[in-house]
Amino acid sequence: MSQSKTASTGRTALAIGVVALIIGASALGYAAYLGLSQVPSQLSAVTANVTCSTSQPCANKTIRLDWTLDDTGQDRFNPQYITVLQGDNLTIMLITNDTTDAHTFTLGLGLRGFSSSTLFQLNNSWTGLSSGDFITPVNGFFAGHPDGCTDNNGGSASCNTQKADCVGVVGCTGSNGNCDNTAANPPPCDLWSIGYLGVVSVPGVYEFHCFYHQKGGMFGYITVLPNKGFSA
Ligand SMILES: [Cu+2]
Repeated sequence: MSQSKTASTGRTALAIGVVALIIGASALGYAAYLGLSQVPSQLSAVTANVTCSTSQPCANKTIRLDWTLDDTGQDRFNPQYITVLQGDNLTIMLITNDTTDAHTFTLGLGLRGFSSSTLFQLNNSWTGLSSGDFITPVNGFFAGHPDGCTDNNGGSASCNTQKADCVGVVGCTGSNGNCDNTAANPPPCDLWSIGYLGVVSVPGVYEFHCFYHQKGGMFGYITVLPNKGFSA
């Protein structure tokens, strides 16, 4: 018990360090940080030491990302910043209850040792939602269920997006019905999808974004902390 508590305290200290680094990077210029693919040297010097491997991961963690709006009404992920440990085994859950726009969770798989152009993607789109205005051409009313999802190796995967029921709400179309962003009062369109990301093996800071709203600022970062106890 004492050993795991020590590790936990160490991780908390590391997380605080990461926040400080992010704040520092913001001060230096955000653009410089966007291209960062390796952990800063200051962070590498405070490596965690938790024994685990790809076949015996440090921990199983489900990361839940909600769609939300910021104070100015822009689309955002909540949370935007995520910290995990090299050797953690991750599952991603994307929950979006936007009545008008589709959203994705799109992440380069460099954190699993693939090329950063190899993508993991969940897609919470649905009939009757819009792409929003940040991509061209704008799709104001999607037809059909989502596609374009990819798995934790970057391979094509069927999207498992589901729609919650909305019993008793005016305009509700149920769990199998369409969304309708053209309705005078668009009914709830609560969507969720889930994908297994697997063991993150390469420490670093990795951007994730929404395909439709990346240009509007709907992106965030996963920091994989270095763990010298991890073996592939
Ligand atoms: Cu989006």
